[in-house]
Amino acid sequence: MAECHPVGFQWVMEAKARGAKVIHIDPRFTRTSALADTYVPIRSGSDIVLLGAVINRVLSQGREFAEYVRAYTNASWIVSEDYADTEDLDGLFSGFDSETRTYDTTSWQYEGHEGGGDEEEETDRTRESEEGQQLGSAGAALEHHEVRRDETLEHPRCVWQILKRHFARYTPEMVQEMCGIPRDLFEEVAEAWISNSGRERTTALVYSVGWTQRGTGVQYIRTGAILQLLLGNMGRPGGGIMALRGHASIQGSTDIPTLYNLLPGYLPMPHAHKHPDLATYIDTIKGEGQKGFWGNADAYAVSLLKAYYGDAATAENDYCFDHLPRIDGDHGTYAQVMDMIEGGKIFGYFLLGQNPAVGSANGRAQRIGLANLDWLVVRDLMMIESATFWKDAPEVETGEIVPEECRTEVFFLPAASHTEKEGTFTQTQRLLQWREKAVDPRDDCRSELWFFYHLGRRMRERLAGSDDPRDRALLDLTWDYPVHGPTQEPDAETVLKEINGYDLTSGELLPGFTGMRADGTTSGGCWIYAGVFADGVNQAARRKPGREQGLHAPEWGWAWPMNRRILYNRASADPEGKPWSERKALVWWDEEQGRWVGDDVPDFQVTKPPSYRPEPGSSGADALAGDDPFIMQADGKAWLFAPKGVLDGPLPAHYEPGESPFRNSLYGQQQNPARQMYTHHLNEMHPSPPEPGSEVFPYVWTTSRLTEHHTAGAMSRYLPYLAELQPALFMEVSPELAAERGLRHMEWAHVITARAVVEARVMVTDRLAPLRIQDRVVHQIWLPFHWGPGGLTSGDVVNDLPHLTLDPNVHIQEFKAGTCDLRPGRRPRGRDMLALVDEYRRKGHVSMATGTVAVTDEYLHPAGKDREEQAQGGRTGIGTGAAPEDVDEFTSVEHHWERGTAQDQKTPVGGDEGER
Ligand SMILES: Nc1nc2c(c(=O)[nH]1)N[C@H]1C(S)=C(S)[C@@H](COP(=O)(O)OP(=O)(O)OC[C@H]3O[C@@H](n4cnc5c(=O)[nH]c(N)nc54)[C@H](O)[C@@H]3O)O[C@H]1N2
Ligand SMILES: Nc1nc2c(c(=O)[nH]1)N[C@H]1C(S)=C(S)[C@@H](COP(=O)(O)OP(=O)(O)OC[C@H]3O[C@@H](n4cnc5c(=O)[nH]c(N)nc54)[C@H](O)[C@@H]3O)O[C@H]1N2
Ligand SMILES: [Mo]
Repeated sequence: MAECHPVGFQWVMEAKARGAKVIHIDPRFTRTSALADTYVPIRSGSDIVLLGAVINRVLSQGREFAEYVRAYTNASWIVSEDYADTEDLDGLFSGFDSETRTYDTTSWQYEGHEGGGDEEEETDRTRESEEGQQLGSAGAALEHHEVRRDETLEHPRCVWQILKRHFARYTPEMVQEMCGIPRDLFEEVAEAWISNSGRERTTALVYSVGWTQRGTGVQYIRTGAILQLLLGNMGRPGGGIMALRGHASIQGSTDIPTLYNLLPGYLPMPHAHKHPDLATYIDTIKGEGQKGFWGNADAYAVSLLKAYYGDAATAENDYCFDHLPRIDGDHGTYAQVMDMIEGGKIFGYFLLGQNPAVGSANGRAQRIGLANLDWLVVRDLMMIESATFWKDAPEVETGEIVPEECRTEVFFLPAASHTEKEGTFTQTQRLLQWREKAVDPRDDCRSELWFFYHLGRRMRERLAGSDDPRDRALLDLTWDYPVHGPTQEPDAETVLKEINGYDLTSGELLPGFTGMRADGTTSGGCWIYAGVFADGVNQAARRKPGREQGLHAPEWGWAWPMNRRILYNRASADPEGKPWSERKALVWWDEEQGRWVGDDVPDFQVTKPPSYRPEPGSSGADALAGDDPFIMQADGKAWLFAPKGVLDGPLPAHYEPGESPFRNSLYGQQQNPARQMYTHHLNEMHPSPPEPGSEVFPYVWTTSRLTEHHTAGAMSRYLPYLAELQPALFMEVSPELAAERGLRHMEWAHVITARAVVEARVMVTDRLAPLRIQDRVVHQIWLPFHWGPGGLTSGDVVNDLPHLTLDPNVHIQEFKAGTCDLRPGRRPRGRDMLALVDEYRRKGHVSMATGTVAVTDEYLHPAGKDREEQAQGGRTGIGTGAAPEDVDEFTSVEHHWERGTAQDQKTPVGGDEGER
């Protein structure tokens, strides 16, 4: 946090000065560790074991915040008798199908709800539900909210008992064995966390991409959420889970998403086959008979359509629902890259504010994908590697991309930076802050708003008068923003007002989302942002200093929804509506006034008393009882056990990363069976035990950031000050590893994977301590990923090392742990580099099937499926073009050396399987 979120870290330091204890858990000793009370080194990729052991301690010692857990979580709910846990199935949950590599979630449902599971036979490629990202701020839909419960928590199939059994094997001994954390350090962490929670105290959990960027990332956060719920740390001041975000306004870009499967406000993107019309679409979100504020999804969706299509959207035409794009599977960024490599699907591409040639996993696949396009539009502050790959990519040196022949036509458009345009940033805590333009953009630099407005305007002008029905989607758009100045910049506040939404009968701005209607009389571009322009005031632009207002500074900026600073804050009071403690009071029920009052905007229907019980048969917000604080959940409760919404298990389980030198000690199952993979010769993976050959890649690599550089580097490598502060790509290794491999401080070494070789200067440091795992020492190698060919300081692209193995819920890549070998000296270049990669592939018996085993048991069983058969299961097939019989061939890729192949449009670069 000190390195990547230094501005926020000042508050941690303030808390520390007032007596708070700061614990930093990280494989590498950083500036955060230096300022923490306790530093806990951990093997990258093992946090679920650590957290699981803290959970086990809470459960087995009865240390939970019992009243909170009973009242506000699903602890007492009874799960289907068809459910089988990882305890019963050696690391799998019931319902796994190794043909499709997916779970049928029927058996995870509550008793009596079995029909609500997702039985569809979907592969990880065709997966249609995308539940993981939909309803992002909430739970997935349930069939109905009447569930059998056992208030005594003794029923063997109640969530509480399942939880106890599930976590019983997560012990301090296991933490020592798998995380490399000694027992006394574990005790210290667990005790600090548990004893600082309860009625009088709360603990905050802060995580960032050290947790998320892996094939089981969502389950890491689930584990943290379970612990925070058991300890009563949600919806209360000083508690919560803080996801430290990345780019400025990355929160904003999920709220008003740049993600393919979401519409604004976490409404799902309609599906081509499942959502033939608006009514069906809304029904799948609302779920008949379920509780909570998704019950008003029709108002949110219709208001969005009214904001998009204005007068053209009418009840008769389903409010132009058919104009919206549809999805029919995984169209995530990595799927797209594989499609580009394969050719024939994606011909043109817009790249705005992203540098995948450096920043995305498997850099070689990224660049070869870009080199297969017909055209590419890049809008950026700098001439980034994703625009110059055709002349300076490492593949030029290897002959895989030939500049004279690369077919991609690149259009580079200079972008205005954040200081050169106005608008809002939304940060981690959902706070929108308006910023003014400081200077005009220079020359041809333009804002995104300018670009899209004028692009849309010109396209609409071209299409004007068209009677082709497919053009209606463009022609029906509301596209009438006032522009100003010599460059005709659209007015950003007008856009914010459109997002806020209007009462279309009066023309007034909406005061909040509860004002939205499903009958076409209101509009609003993002329901959770409704109220940001309440009373005609740009609420996000408020800047009343904190010292002039209360603790939560409600008049600084504006937080969604409704300026609430703490979500689910009804949980800060007990079931009767009284604060759990005076010290931790936030909102409470005022009997005299007949309303919820306090220091924050209540996240609850303000006049609904704690004693309220819904009429039988009610649904939506009306069905919420007075003690249902989790108002976006389909049952009003927080989910310790998640019957829906998570694709790889209702509870978290530890699996080894896609590549690991270790066998999973927790279960027979080695890896997340539902992890998403792309089988392609550019994306071959290393063997992990029990597959043979892992000793060829004995070390663990991990990547992260430097304070002095920013992400893919365009914003820092070109700045003389920052380039001077961190002048070269380097790798950190321990003195022990340096001795083992003959490396010298400040000299060169290179890291080798089955994908690529990357060289860097060596930094020998104690910050990366060797850890004892399963009674042997593991060395971790740390690299920052900020370098590429361009800039004042240039270096190899570290992201050429990672493979594409993704979390099935959110399609995020494994950046934080993989295996490798390490050699002293500079790397070979050009063709010799590829020869070295091939040599390692042969030594490690790497084929396209390696590392793709779904069910370890089936692989180990003499009569079970072998690796190649398993590799076929749910195979993405993307980009392989390979017949199944090719898959078991050990791979020594015949790369293209001859000029001339690259420009042959039928033979995409790097995709010529016929030669293999
Ligand atoms: N100066 C600067 N600031 C930035 C950025 C930048 O590039 N430069 N990038 C921004 C962006 S886009 C983002 S997303 C954020 C990211 O913010 P952070 O997540 O803080 O960034 P990282 O440095 O990638 O990773 C954080 C830490 O996770 C540790 N880690 C790796 N594996 C594990 C593990 O298995 N368990 C645990 N407990 N820790 C592990 C790493 O050693 C590292 O110290 O930072 C933002 N802020
Ligand atoms: N190995 C490894 N790889 C990682 C990570 C890791 O931890 N390890 N972290 C990952 C994470 S969390 C992230 S977020 C990604 C980031 O990866 P990218 O998003 O690909 O990298 P950036 O360099 O942040 O790219 C942002 C670009 O936007 C440009 N830009 C800035 N402002 C504007 C603007 O207003 N308009 C336009 N059009 N352009 C603008 C910048 O110049 C920059 O080139 O990297 C990921 N890659
Ligand atoms: Mo990020």
